[in-house]
Amino acid sequence: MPSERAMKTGSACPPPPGPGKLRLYSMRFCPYAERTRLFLAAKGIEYETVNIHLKEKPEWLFEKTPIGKVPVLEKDGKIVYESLVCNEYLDGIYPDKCITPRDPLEKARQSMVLALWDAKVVGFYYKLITAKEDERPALTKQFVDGLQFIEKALTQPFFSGDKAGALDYNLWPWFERFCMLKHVGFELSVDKFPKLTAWMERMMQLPEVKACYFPPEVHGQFGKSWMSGTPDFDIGLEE
Ligand SMILES: N[C@@H](CCC(=O)N[C@@H](CS)C(=O)NCC(=O)O)C(=O)O
Repeated sequence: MPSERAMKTGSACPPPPGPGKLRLYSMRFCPYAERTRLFLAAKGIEYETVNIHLKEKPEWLFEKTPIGKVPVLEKDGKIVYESLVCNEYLDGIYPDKCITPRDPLEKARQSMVLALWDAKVVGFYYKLITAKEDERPALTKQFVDGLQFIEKALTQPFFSGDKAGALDYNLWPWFERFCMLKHVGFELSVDKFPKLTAWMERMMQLPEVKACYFPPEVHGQFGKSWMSGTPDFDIGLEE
């Protein structure tokens, strides 16, 4: 079992996974990689993880992906990167417990909600984390307005229907991290977001979510280390 500690510049890439074995290149606190970890956990797929130090990337990362970002999947010499692409690929190569909607209209609906998420929410989330005090009110308004689109899109117990599905897993990682916005005065309130807060409670009960989850203290610790310019990718791991 390879170490979970993040691999840095100058390190040697672990030998390729054996035939039929799956490897995920990841970073423990990356929300995009968590999308893929959630899919893997929900489908019950065995895999190994190679974590990457994203401030001192190993040279070989760029042989896997010219973009140099995680998540990346590797299996039988084939490489796939980009979280949403990775997740659909997983459903393609492990068709049991298919999570991606088969119905074209439902698939389009889920992709449109993700497009709204990208256009109206996620950018403001990252801006808010580092916003100066005088920038916070305007950014918070834009962020809350964007989140109202997502609240409206939740018309069922889960975004994907009666059970959690692709859209739930692809959105969840940021909701897990909303605790990082407490210092700017944002909390997802039941008054403003009754459906999203109830959905969060339902999500927190799922074994796949529990398996991928880090508590607010750990996200906070990672966030602090990230802001200081020397992120600690190995919080809680043994030397
Ligand atoms: N669009 C990509 C985004 C992935 C991404 O931004 N990953 C971050 C970590 S959370 C990363 O690898 N950053 C390294 C960098 O920007 O150099 C996806 O969906 O997989």
